[in-house]
Parts: sequence; structure tokens; C-alpha cells
Amino acid sequence: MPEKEIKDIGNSFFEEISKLSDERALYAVKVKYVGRNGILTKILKNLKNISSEQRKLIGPLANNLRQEIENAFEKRKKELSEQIDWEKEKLDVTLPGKKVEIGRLHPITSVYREIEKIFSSMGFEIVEGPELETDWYNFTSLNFPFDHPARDMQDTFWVKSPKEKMVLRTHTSPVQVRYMEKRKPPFRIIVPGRVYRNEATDAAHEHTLHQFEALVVGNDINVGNFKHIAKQFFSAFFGKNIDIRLRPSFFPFTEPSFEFDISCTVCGGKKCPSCKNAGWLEIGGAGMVNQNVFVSAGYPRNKYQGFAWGFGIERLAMMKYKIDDIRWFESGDLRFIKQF
Ligand code: FA5
Repeated sequence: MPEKEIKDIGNSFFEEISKLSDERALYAVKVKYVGRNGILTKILKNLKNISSEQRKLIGPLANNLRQEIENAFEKRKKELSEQIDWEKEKLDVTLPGKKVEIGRLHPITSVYREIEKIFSSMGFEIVEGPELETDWYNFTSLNFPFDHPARDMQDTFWVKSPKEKMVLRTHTSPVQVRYMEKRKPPFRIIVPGRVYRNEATDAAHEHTLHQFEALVVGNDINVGNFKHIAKQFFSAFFGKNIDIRLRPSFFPFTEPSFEFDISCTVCGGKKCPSCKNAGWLEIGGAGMVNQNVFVSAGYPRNKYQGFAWGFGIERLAMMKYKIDDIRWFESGDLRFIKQF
């Protein structure tokens, strides 16, 4: 019976492809059935030689089967391509591994993170401000008089701007007034950030550096609070007991103002080459907030007291990691970064 013959051809094709597991063999089976000299192709070619009655019967069956074979072939091909060969994929743990290049944190980033961790644990908020500043926030609001030599204390990059005089901020102190305009005391914040100075560079001075500002304001904040917090911070940062020393100084935005020293992190104050036999290392400026600064921020005069400081982050990193030249930090030299 021709119908049975066609049905058998179909069955054997489907059985064959169900057993196959690779594409090339699958293609060969397809050719065997519907290729130029395939089993089914021969029947189709022979249609013209048979009686019209038989043709009417066999023609549609054979054509349908050809379509089914094409469809089944495509489906199986897709299935095979999606199958993962777990034998080949098996993980050979004895093979040597591929080396993965991992990045390093820049030492300034590490110091930032360390500072933020210590101050967060002491209940400080971490605040940021813009690097491009107005003259008002960088100088005038901080009680730097117009045309007063105090402005020369910080060598400034002025930026041409159509509206008002702009500067690349010379310190993190402008964030003091920016923050106080929005918040009422009591509060305690630190402000880490990048600052710029228009000065010739040497082993201790960069044109682009980082500072972190602290500002603590309340009704009865005093120098004792300041010394305590600073001592806590430096002892945590260097992992050993650190003593604090204040020396009189001048900043327009603090009164009284101090230069701030810590006991030498190498000899602990016994005097050594690292501290040039002084026993102390200079860290930054500090003082009690000048009432004029509170007034700039919109606070009433003599209502609040606060302390502020600004420390150089590079200087801290140099002490912590024993780096002898500040210019390494911005050098972009990977040999330097890879040591940390
Ligand atoms: C200030 O910038 C004040 N704003 C600090 C301050 C804040 C005082 C709050 C009082 C109250 P000074 O210019 O001294 O002060 O800089 C502070 C620290 O920044 C320095 O001690 C030093 O550690 C670092 N520093 C300043 N200029 C440079 C520079 N060119 N290169 C590297 N570090 C610098």
C-alpha cells in the first residue's frame, strides 16, 4: 500500500533523528530522505509516472511528509544547538588558573574611607560641597576682608565667569557656611574634598590636594571638646596613642586660632629624624568659629559656639604610609599605586 509506505518513511525518519546528538549526522539523515536523491524525493519525482488516481492520493501525503520532515529537522537542529555538552564543559580544577588583574585603591581613597569610618562611628555627618566656588563662600563669608593680605594666605586659581568671581576652592572651609545656611545647631560634620592652590610644587606642596574639614557647633562647645575629638580620631587613625598640641595662629574665620600638632607617629614624641627632632608633627589649622562666620550663615551673633579644623589628607597619608614626596599622589604612576 503506497499510503503505508509513506507513513513508514516518515516513522523511520523521526526515529532516526530522535537518536541523533550531533548536527552533522542530523543533516545527513535529512539528505537521506529529502535530498536530491532522497527516499521521499524519489517518490515525489515519480508522481508524474503514476496514475492520476494514485497521484491524488499519494501526492498530498508525500508533500505533507516533506514539509513535516523539514519542520522536524529545524526543530531538532535548534534543540541540539541549545543542549550543553556537559562532558566538554566539565571543570578541570587541575588546569592552571587565569590571572585576574585586580585594581587597587589609591592611598588617598583609603585614607578618605578610614576618616569617614572613624567619624561616622563618632556620630558625625559626612558632607560635600562644590569645587568651583564663589568668592563669597571661599573668602568673604569666612571673614576674609576685601583687599586684605589674608586673601594671599591661600594662593588662588581665579576662574573667569560671566556672572561673578569664581575660584577653585582653596580649602574645604566654604562648606561651613553652605551647610549652616541650611541647618541649625547642634550638629557635627566632616567635609572631605579636593582643593586647589596656585603654588609651585615641591616634596611637601601640591597644587591639587585634599583636606578634610570638621565643624562642630552647639550651645557650649569648647576647645576641650575639640582636643578630645581630635585625639580620639588620630589615635584611631594611626592605631596608637597620639598626643595633641595647639599653638597660637591666625585664620580670619576662627578666634582664637591654632596651628595643630600631633605627637610624632614614629617616635611618639621622643624626637627622631622623622619629626626633625621636634617630637611633634604639624597637621593643619583649627580654631573656635569666629562669630562673623555664624552671622554670614544667618545665625544670631553670640548664640552658638563651635570649633572647626582643616587638615591636609595627603599629609596624613604620607605619615601613615611613609611616603616622602607629595607629588607621587597625582603622578598617575602605577608602580606607586600598586604598593598599596
Ligand atoms: C586652611 O586651609 C584652613 N582652611 C584650615 C582651617 C579650617 C583653619 C578650619 C581653621 C578652621 P591651611 O592653608 O594652613 O589652612 O591648610 C591646612 C592644611 O592643608 C595644611 O596644614 C596642610 O596639611 C594642607 N595644605 C595646605 N596647602 C597645601 C599644599 N599646597 N600642599 C599640600 N598640603 C597643603
